[in-house]
Amino acid sequence: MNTATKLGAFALGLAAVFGGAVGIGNVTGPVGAAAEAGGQGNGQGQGGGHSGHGGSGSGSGTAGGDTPTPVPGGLQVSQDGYTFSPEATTVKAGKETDFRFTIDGPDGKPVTRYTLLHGKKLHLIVARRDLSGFQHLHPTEAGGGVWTIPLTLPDAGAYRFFADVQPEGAAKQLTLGTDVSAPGDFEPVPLPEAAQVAEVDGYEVRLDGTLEPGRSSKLTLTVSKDGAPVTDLEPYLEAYGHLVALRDRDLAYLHVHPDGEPGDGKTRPGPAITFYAEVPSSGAYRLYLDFQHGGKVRTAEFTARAGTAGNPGKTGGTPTPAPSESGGDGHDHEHG
Ligand SMILES: [Cu+2]
Repeated sequence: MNTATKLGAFALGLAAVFGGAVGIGNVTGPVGAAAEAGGQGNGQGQGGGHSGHGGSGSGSGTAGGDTPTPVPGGLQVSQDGYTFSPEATTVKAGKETDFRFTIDGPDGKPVTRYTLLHGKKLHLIVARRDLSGFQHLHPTEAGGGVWTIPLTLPDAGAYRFFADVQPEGAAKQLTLGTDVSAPGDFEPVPLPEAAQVAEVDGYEVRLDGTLEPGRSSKLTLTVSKDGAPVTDLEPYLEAYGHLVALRDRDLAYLHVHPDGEPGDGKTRPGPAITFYAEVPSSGAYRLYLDFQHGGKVRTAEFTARAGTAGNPGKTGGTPTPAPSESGGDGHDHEHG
């Protein structure tokens, strides 16, 4: 499968999940249009498909009046006949565990054939429900549709596990979510204040752009180290960066792809990585940027707020993140 097709498949999932105007690179037209119609099952786009990067908001989930707003990804353990089935939903905190699971298909059997998304059949995202403890993992296949990954949940608490997949035969990419508990006392971590700068492992990442509910929002993340721009980011999963956004409080899931890809002749390996994201509502989101440099993948984390009206966030009404030196508490993680 060529890269464009893979991107297309990914865009398809995004569009289906968030209802449209998520412009991704050059992926527009028939793929995007079909994707937008995925939820309706009529195979054709409504409202003209993707608007590219202009952020015009066309293709929004509310277009057409009686079009139901799509349910964001990650909120369902079972969708379109596919179910995220962990062998155990309890994991001992602080101890490495062999976490095993299947994605069960409409026939009740574990899925064994998948369409690749960014070069992987399955992406496993883990976050504690207070949005701390983010991990992006790539389980391996143990045969018979069983996935396995050595996993450590460092602290007790309630976790959400997301499986990002496109089973072969499924109409679109799915993000299935399941709860997993690590028993014990835990202290909820308050959501850090919105911040434009995050620091991780000696790197500083700056976030520019504003999330606007229901619209394609351009986000630029700029990576520097020791005050100097990083211009030799390394491709990771066919991109210079991967961004996951989780909505505060219900952990609705948005996985966004950057504008452009390594080797396309125009996308530079830093310092800036551009994304287009559409968030489904006002409120607070936690953004997790994975990037690779010096052979190691790191995650920079940000809190960002979308919109103002009805903002459920505790500080409310701050459409533009305020600069802060304290908001970044990114961490390292290993990739399988
Ligand atoms: Cu992944």
